[in-house]
Amino acid sequence: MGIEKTFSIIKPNAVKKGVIGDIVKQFEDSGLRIAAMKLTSISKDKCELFYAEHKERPFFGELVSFMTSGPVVMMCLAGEGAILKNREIMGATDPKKANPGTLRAKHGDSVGENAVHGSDSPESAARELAIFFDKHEMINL
Ligand code: 3AN
Repeated sequence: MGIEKTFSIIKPNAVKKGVIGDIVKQFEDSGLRIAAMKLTSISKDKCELFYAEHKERPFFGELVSFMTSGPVVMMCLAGEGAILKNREIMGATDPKKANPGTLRAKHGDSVGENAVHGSDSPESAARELAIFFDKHEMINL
């Protein structure tokens, strides 16, 4: 698998709850390294671009309005098999179905407000990182 980079967002509900530290600790404890990190808010335009594949879904408006409702933490996570590892640490999309101990089980409130985002493939990771980070902002680990 090799060293990969993946894109992670700590969503507005998790930032509001004050669990940034807990989430980052869980990533670091698993061996993932932080190659870039920023606390910021997402503009509506960038959010619509980011979630373009969901444009036709009934929850698209709700999703964009939630993701732009408050600050988020964006990260580039790096490590051996980082994409899959991040998805395992996050748990299933629906927090009620997520394995105990996963980030979504612990901090998710609903399918929409599920605390964290993580890229689902190498193609998505490259696309998503390019939307939110300049190359020089990501350190090489
Ligand atoms: P994942 O984030 O686990 O890859 P996707 O790609 O199916 O899940 O969905 C992207 C995002 O859209 C989810 N993180 C979630 O916030 C939102 N979402 C997915 N399904 C629903 C739904 N039925 N109702 C509201 N929001 C949803």
